[in-house]
Parts: sequence; C-alpha cells; structure tokens
Amino acid sequence: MIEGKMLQFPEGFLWGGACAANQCEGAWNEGGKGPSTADVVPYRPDKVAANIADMDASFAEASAFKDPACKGNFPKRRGNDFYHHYMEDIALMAEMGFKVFRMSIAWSRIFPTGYEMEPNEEGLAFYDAVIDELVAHGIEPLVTLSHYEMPLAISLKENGWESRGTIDLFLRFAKAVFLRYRDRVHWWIPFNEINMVRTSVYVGGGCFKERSQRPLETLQYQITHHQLLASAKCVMLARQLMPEAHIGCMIARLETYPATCNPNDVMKALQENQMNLFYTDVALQGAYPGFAKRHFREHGIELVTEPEDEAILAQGTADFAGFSYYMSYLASCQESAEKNAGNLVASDINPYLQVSAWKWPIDPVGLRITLNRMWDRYHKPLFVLENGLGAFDELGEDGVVHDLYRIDYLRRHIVEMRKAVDDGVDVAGYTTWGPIDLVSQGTCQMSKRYGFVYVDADDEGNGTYARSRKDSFFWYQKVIRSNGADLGSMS
Ligand code: BGP
Repeated sequence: MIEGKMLQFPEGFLWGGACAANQCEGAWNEGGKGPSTADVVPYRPDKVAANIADMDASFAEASAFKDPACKGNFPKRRGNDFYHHYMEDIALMAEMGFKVFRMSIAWSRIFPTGYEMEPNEEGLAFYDAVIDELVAHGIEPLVTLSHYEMPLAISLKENGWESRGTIDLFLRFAKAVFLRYRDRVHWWIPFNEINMVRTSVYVGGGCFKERSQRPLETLQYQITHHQLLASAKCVMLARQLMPEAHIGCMIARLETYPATCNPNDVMKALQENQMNLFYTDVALQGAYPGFAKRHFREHGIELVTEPEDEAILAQGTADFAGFSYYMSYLASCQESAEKNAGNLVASDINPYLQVSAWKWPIDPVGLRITLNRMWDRYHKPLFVLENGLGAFDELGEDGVVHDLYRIDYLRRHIVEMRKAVDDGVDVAGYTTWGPIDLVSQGTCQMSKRYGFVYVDADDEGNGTYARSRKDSFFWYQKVIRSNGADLGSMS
C-alpha cells in the first residue's frame, strides 16, 4: 500500500554534534602524545579554506621538535581545551539531549610517532574516560579515525600517505582502538572528508608536496588510492572484530549546479559531481568507476597499484555514506573573475545565495538535493556528519550570545533535511559542526565559531576557556526533544 507520509524524522534519529581531536582537545604534548601534523599549522586568518597552505617540511620539523618553548601561534595545540573540559562539555551536550557525538581519536595520542609496536596506555585511557562519560549520559560515540592529522614522524619519514607503508601503520592504530573501544563504540569512519587531498595534500594526506617526485594530481590520487585501501582494510578488520558495528565513509559533499542551461555547463557540473562522488563510489561500491579511469587517462595520471588492490576494494565496502554539507558550488565553462570562498574549494558566485561572514554561500535547499542525489546513487543509509555556520559571535550586555543567525541557518537546513526524509531518503542522523566553539580547520581562528556553547578564548589563546550557553543551545535542545518537529518559527 502506498501511504501519504508525514513530514517527520524517524524514531531513533541520531541528533548531535561533531568535532575533531586536533581542533578541540589541546594538550598537544600531554599524556605521552607525540606531535601531529596539525600541531605545526600556524594561525592564518587571512587564508580561506579553499586556499589552504601546503606545509614546508623543515618548518614543520623545526616548530615541533626544535622549538620546545612553542613560540608562535599554533591554535590547534590549544583547541578549546576539551582535554581538560570533557566532563563539562559532555554534560552540556547531554543537557541539549544529544543522541550521538562525533569525535576523532588523535593517532599520535595512541602511537606518538606511529612506529611504536604497543599503544600508549595514557592515550587509550583518555579516550576510555571520554567514551565512558558519553555512554553514561546515553550519548552514542561516533568515532573518526583520521581527521586531518597523523603523527608528524610518519609524515616526515614516509611523506605521509604517499607511501604504501603508511597503510600498515594506520591499520595498527585502527586495530588498537577497535579492540579497546569495540564494546562501547558502534559507529566508525576511517577518514574524515577523504576528498580533502584534492585541496591540500598536507591537511588530507600528511604529505609535503616538495618532497614528492610525482606531478601534483598524480600525487593526490596516489594518496587517495592508499587511503581507500586503508579504509577498505579497516572495514574488513572491523567486521571481523565487531560484526554489529556500522562502518562508514565520508566526503565533503560539493553539490555542484550548472551555472546555466548550456549543455556544456551541465556536462561540467555532471563531471564535477562525479569526481566528488568518486570517493564514496569506491568506498561503497568497491571499484573505480569508468569516469574516474577516463579522467586518469586524459590527465596522464598513472597510479602505482598491486594486483590484490581490486579485491581489497571490492571486499571492504562501507555500510553508510557520511558527508559534510556547508554549501553548493557552480560549474561553468566561462572563467569567472570573482569567486566566493568555501569549504575545500572556492565557488563561482551564485546570485541566488547569500554568504556567511567568511563568504561561504548558504544553500539549505542544496542539502535536500544532495541527500536525494546520494540516496538515488547508493541506496545505503546517509549521515549528515557536519553542517553549520561559522560566525563572529558577540556576548550581549547580559553576557549571553544571542545567535539568531545560527538558529536561522540550522533551522533552514533541518527543514530541507526533513523534506528529504519525506522524499524517502534514509537519513540516520545529523551532527552539527563544533557544538562547543573550537578552532577553525581552515583559518585556525577561535573567533570563527560554530557552537551552541561559547568558549571564552580568543585567537591568541587568551581567556578563561569558560563555557556558556548561547540562545541556540536552548533552541537545539527543543529540536532534539521534539525529534525535529519543533524548529521554532522561520524568520
Ligand atoms: C570541514 C572539516 C572540519 C571543519 C569544517 C569547518 O571541512 O571536516 O574539520 O573545521 O570543515 O571548516 P572551518 O573550520 O575551516 O570553518
């Protein structure tokens, strides 16, 4: 029987928030942790994410190993000090009613250089405490293994993910954390935004461009090949060690529209969407799609592979497709002079969309489009793993942040997600980015805030790091309590 459906989220829908270890934990050299690739990224407010700097190996080495006084401003060494505030932060998330918390595990907290044979017990114990606290509050942990960081020692020795040897080192890390947390963690993702490598081989792949002999695009896809293999091997290992767990994959979804109805623009948009979905295609369907092989041929990209690779990719397919969604993009055959900024890549200006203070276009309908598009393609559960508005927040005279702009942004996106559910799309959950203010990935600013909870810290690390609830805190609490039925009124 075909029934008219109601606009509502399914029971058990996973509402929550997401963060990354290197943007929130701080304590970069405590608890036996080794330096990571994120610890050497300096403050760079002038950079937009589309313009992420690649890293110079000698600078990275000097700032991590030869500057024990930590001179310079490296905000990811501080994060929002979650390492010392996790109990309070989890209590705040529980107060909002979180069902899930997406977090990452810093590889260099578990294997400080990446080459140790045994994991660092102090690092494991820290995540034990965090996970126990989440579970005690009825919050499901969803763990990303690699979120834009790796032990700097692997980066320097192997040139990060350019080396095939990094796969085994990563699997050692994955195995240690699977074994330790498998009784309490049922949702896992091997890589955050695995397509980041197309923007920065350093951020996404721990790789120093100048140390590679390969042309840039070949290098990017060689790194990707190793990460896709690692991801597939993680899936296989996880199935063996915890058959009930959900193992996903994740991209930054760059939903791309044709700039005009010129068929050439439409074709360009199609191809850009294909190359964005290439990563989830391989992770979910287990093979390189024809369009990617054609792209490699036409661009002279030759990857070094081993005979067993096809079988590994075919066997280790993921269970669900996770993605971040911040904005949509335009494809045009005309070169446009002016561009907006954006997550991972810059976008041509779409005259129908407003932009954030960082010039990221705001397009809630694009979320419904991308959910439908991904569902049509994969027919596997989807998970919106990141969404949110980076904004300058100011404390009102009453000492509270009245972030109606953030509520408006999130509400519009949730409305469109609800419509997608009504379209028949299977959406497992929604985690907003940075529920407790944290350091920006692209610019390292603390002042680019996404949270429901304000953290008293500035870009230089001054402040008490005290937490306070913004207006959006109480709004999200109602959203969760009503399972998305009560979104307040639209502005
Ligand atoms: C995503 C990353 C996150 C996050 C977010 C917002 O691409 O996975 O780590 O930070 O973008 O970007 P930014 O922090 O640069 O505003």
